[in-house]
Amino acid sequence: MNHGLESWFKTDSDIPVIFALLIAQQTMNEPKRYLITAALPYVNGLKHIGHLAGAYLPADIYVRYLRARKRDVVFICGSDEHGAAITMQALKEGTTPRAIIDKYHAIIKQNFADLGISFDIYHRTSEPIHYETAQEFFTSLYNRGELEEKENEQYYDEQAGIFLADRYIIGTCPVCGNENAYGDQCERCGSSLSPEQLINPRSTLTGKTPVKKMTKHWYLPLNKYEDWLRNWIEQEHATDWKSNVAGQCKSWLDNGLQPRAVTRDVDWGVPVPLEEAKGKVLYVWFDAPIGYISATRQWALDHGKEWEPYWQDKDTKLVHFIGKDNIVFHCIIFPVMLHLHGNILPDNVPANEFMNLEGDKMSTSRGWSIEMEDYINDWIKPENGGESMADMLRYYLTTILPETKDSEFTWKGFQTANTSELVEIFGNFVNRSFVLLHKLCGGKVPVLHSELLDEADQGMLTQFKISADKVADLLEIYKFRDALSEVIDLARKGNRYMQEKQPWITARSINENAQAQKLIDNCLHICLQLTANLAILVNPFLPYTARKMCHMMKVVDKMLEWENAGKSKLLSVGYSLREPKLLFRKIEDAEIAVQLDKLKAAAAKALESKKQTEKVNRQVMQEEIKEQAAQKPMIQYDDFAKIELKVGTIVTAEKVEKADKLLKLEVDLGTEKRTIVSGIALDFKPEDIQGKQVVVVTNLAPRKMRGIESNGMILMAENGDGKLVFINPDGRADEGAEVR
Ligand code: B3M
Ligand code: ZN
Repeated sequence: MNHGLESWFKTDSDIPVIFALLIAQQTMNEPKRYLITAALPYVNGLKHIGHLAGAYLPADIYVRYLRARKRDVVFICGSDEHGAAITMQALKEGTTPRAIIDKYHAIIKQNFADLGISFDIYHRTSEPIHYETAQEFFTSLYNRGELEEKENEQYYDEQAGIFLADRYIIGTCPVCGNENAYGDQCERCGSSLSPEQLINPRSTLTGKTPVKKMTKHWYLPLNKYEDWLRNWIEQEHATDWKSNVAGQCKSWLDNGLQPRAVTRDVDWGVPVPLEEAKGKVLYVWFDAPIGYISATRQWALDHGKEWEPYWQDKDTKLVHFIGKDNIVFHCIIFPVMLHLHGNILPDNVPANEFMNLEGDKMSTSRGWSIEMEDYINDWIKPENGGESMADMLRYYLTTILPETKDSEFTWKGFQTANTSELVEIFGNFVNRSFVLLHKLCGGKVPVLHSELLDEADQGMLTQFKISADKVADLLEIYKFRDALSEVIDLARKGNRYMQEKQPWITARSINENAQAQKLIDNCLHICLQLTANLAILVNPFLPYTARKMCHMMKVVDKMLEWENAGKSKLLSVGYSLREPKLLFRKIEDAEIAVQLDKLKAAAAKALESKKQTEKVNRQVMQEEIKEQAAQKPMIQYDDFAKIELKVGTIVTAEKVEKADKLLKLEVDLGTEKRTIVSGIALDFKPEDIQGKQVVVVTNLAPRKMRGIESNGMILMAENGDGKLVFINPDGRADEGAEVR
């Protein structure tokens, strides 16, 4: 049956129609309250600016806009502290999961604060209130018989003594062939997987091939809710969900849903609240989204509010901001959980695609990323522009948000956005208005002489409202890039207007022209009211800049409320304003070069440390082999004396056909020349070893290799990295000299 699913794939050309409909709907039934969540980051390491652009920055812009509209809004986030991401990191750092979560929770929380992400609460899933909330949720589904109990065989690592799920098991992705796909997801192609689907599965802990072992788990029967999900998404969200989100949901549903285990056999997580499930914990993707609820409860406790309406009242608008890899959890699995538990469902899940960096995927482990922490340390220093540098990053990231497709951060782009938009358009307009106000109007907001208003003035005044409405409409439908570009466009119009009016030229005729001062007054009056409007409109995006502007205008933050947007009488006549301060500083080529060098150095370091790890792994393996070798039995002198060892010189060397590893050598032993076939071709080129001296076992019984008879064996040393080297005698020995 076709449910009109085509309508999910709205093209950009449909937007204006949908847009108009949405706005009409929006004003007709405005929600009573908003609950805005941003994905709870795993606290297994630093988070980079790609994460910031994926979820946190757009969420913050939206929330700041809603607050400016005086809507009832709570902005929820916090640390996701369970799951294999955490335990694996603890193993890597040689510490406990607890130490890992405490360390990274503090850093990440501070990073967000420094970049102006204004959560109402930044909670943790390791808090008791979360355990209680998650366990209650499970129990309630369990008691109502909504969970299926299944016993089956699962992969088990006998050496480590644990069941392997999620990131504990890797193997080849059946979809794209990536050899290091996880048991729950392939990070290369994004496919969601189960351990059984992996080809050549192996344990991430020991590298061993796992065996199968019986275990019991509880499953969420997603398959039963396919129709329900289809109806919900299609009937209620056919037009307002982004096409990348709707598209992923559709493909999930079209492929058919399977029951999904919500428990795990590991010891780090929220214990399953059942007597018979001792030692088992809730699957991290079951407990993490419930983290949004427990955080809301904690926020309510802290503020003397009720949390229930936010999760139960149909008049709440719930919006999840996430990256594209989290879509299935927020649009399929969590909604089913919420539905079964009697909660409201998300109204929208405006997921973003990924942001790349200088032509490659962003990745902390490969050193190809810009960590929030690094940006803050490098740029947000008082002597360096301070908080305005936080806004600088927010600005550039917003202009390249991966809203519909992957986007790319480049340092050059960062510099250009700074210079040609923030400094030259926005900053320049505000600065000129203030400078001219002080120069031509005594620093006080001049009177508006309405009898002298011309078309350009009128046009500018009406533009305030037009722009404000446009920005609001775009923000309501999560089009943050376009909304910000409207704001810059308004500043651009301001510059053009000022350029057309040229009050500094008018000022030259002030003695001859009775109207000159009035014309100057009008222009600057309008420019300053425009500045006040710009502060309001830019506030959700660049909060520090908006506050700096308020300070210059000597107005309180209350002016930034959205009801003031579009008004033309925000600053009162005669009010004296402060001297201007530059809003943004230029970014120099040298600063960009430093960042590019730093990025390359970090990537090189990461590669080196990867090689180092591989080398260590190889050494460990070789030591094992050596240990085994060391266990060779003790021999007597007579045994050793049976071996005849002599010094020889390699006279010629050539490759053996159809044998990659073999070289055919002619070795001069003084009294005779011998043919010896040796397995050293991978390490040496024939032309490089002619003339080299080697120790030869001369009384080894002849052996045929690839049709060539080998008369003896040459001795070499094998290094830790598996490479062969000559054992050079200290000075040349005579051919045929005995080795004893
Ligand atoms: N921690 C995955 C991530 O950090 C996961 C999100 C949880 S949201 C409830 O991308
Ligand atoms: Zn794949």
